Amino acid sequence: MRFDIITAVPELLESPLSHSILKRVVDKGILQVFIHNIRDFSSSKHRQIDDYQFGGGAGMVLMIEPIVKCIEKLQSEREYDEVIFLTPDGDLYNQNTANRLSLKKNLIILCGHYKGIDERIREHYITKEISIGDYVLTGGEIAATVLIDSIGRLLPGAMSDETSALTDSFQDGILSPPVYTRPAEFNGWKVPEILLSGHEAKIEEWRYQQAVERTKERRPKLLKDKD
Ligand code: 6GU
Repeated sequence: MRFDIITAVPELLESPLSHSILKRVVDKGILQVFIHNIRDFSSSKHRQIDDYQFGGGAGMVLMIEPIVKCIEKLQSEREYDEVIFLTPDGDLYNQNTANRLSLKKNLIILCGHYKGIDERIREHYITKEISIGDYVLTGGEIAATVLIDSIGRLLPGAMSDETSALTDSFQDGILSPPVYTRPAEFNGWKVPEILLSGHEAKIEEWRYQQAVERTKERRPKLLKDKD
């Protein structure tokens, strides 16, 4: 799978890709991430990429030309499944969207910044708009790392234990049960007896009950959305 990220602040995207599971996915070639600096596509001598908004008002707007040049260059090189714009007024991101996007081959991700981007880019190039939650970030870069991480870990070969992505919180529409590791007792605090019993079927049942209980308590709406 290939991501092409278009951004005004490429530095913000570098570190998250250089560690842990994501690094392994990139090193193995399962995931390719190319970062494009909008400034490299500016035709002005000061490499300007933003300007005042027509009609007045506070905040700069990303200009149409550099972004269009970048998108069109990429689209001339290969077919893209989606051109995604990251913006607080997009569709709310969830596990379901991550699962669906993980089946795609090539994605362009455009990070918004400042007050936004020239609306004509959205009208003519963007095929999907995504928000990662109801709060405002300074730009789409952190949201882009959220997409890359949540999608990258789903790709075949990303996890050492192939089943582990399937037992995530949200993957069945419910939260994960609690987990424990050694020691079986610490400061007098004991691990639930059932987990030490070796009785696989009972352990599975216990985990499922715990997961449902936790979901009822913390996120009841997830259970309602399931049926
Ligand atoms: Cl995708 N971008 C920005 N700037 N803010 C956000 C967001 C995206 N998702 C939630 N807040």
